[in-house]
Amino acid sequence: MRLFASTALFALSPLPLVLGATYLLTDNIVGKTFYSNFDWEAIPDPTHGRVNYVNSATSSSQNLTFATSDTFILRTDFKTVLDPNGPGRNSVRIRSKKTYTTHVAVFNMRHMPQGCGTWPAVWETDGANWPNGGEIDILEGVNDQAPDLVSVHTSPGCTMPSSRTMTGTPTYLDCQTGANSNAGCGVKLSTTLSYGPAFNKVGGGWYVIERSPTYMKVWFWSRRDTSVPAEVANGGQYVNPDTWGTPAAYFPNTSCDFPSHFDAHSIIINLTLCGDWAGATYGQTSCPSTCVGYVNNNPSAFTDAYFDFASLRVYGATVPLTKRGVDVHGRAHRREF
Ligand SMILES: *[C@@H]1O[C@H](CO)[C@@H](O)[C@H](O)[C@H]1NC(C)=O
Ligand SMILES: *[C@@H]1O[C@H](CO)[C@@H](O)[C@H](O)[C@H]1NC(C)=O
Ligand SMILES: CC(=O)N[C@H]1CO[C@H](CO)[C@@H](O)[C@@H]1O
Repeated sequence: MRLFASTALFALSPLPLVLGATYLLTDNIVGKTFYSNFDWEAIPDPTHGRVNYVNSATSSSQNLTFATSDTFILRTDFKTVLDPNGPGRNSVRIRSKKTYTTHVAVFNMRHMPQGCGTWPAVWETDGANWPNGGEIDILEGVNDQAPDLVSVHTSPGCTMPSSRTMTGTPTYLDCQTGANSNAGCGVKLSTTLSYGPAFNKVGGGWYVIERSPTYMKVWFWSRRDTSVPAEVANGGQYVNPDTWGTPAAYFPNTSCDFPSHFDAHSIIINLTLCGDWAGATYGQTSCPSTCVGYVNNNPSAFTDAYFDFASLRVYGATVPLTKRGVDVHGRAHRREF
């Protein structure tokens, strides 16, 4: 119903004067509408985590996903001691039904999964054409280790400049999955509030991605950051990232042809345990035991391994526009395309 409401509002309201890269709200995903906007993927974890991804019916009945009118929770099981020879801990991976190219997505999160062994991710990809269709990791990390790492992965022939206008710090510059053990061309955010227990302690914050035909940008504002734009904090009908200042991470197309490295992407939210990254680096943390042993034997350690989404708002991509930036109703409202 919310989608119809916003479409009607768009058709009836006088258009504000919006210049620059202004995007229009197309998907207002709040509370229970996560169920109709995402598919549950009960697949084997491609990253070899100690999880068992369950379907929508199971995740609801086991309360691994839970929604009210303004909340969507996604978590791993925190009640079961696992048989070491049996399946992993029940968890959830969801993929948006829609795919997006040029768009802005605003993730308003109150909490992210925390705990030894956790590996949460909010990202975008075309899984069927991986890695050639590209992957953009917006929020990702392991074992409670801040800050967030934003990273881009794709096929060979895509690199990022070392000097860029962003507040984060580049890790690698080559985005191809074949380089640097598939670490991607990453950017570490400048604040530890961007990840794990520190993020959760202040009530989370906002992650935003803008993908345009010529660049990708990610912003992060912590819950108490007074510089968060009102249109981000309040979930406005329009957003104009050009007014938001320097992004946390910036990926320009300077030496990367975007159309041949990035397809239309779904949004994916997943929560795995151990596996290729969290498991491989577990020994370098102060976490107890082995990663898999800890996951098997300590269900209560995963009480806080959950996402709490206040909303996910997607802007722009699916509005039909002509090349002159005029929509189907004849109103000029953005310069993209
Ligand atoms: C399900 O999870 C929600 C959110 O964590 C919680 O408020 C609720 O009490 C849980 N319900 C049951 C039956 O455990
Ligand atoms: C980057 O985008 C611009 C504008 O579309 C285009 O002219 C340029 O060729 C692109 N650069 C690369 C390396 O693809
Ligand atoms: C099982 C699963 O979906 N794992 C994915 C979780 O998210 C990261 C993105 O950062 C992927 O690389 C994993 O494949």
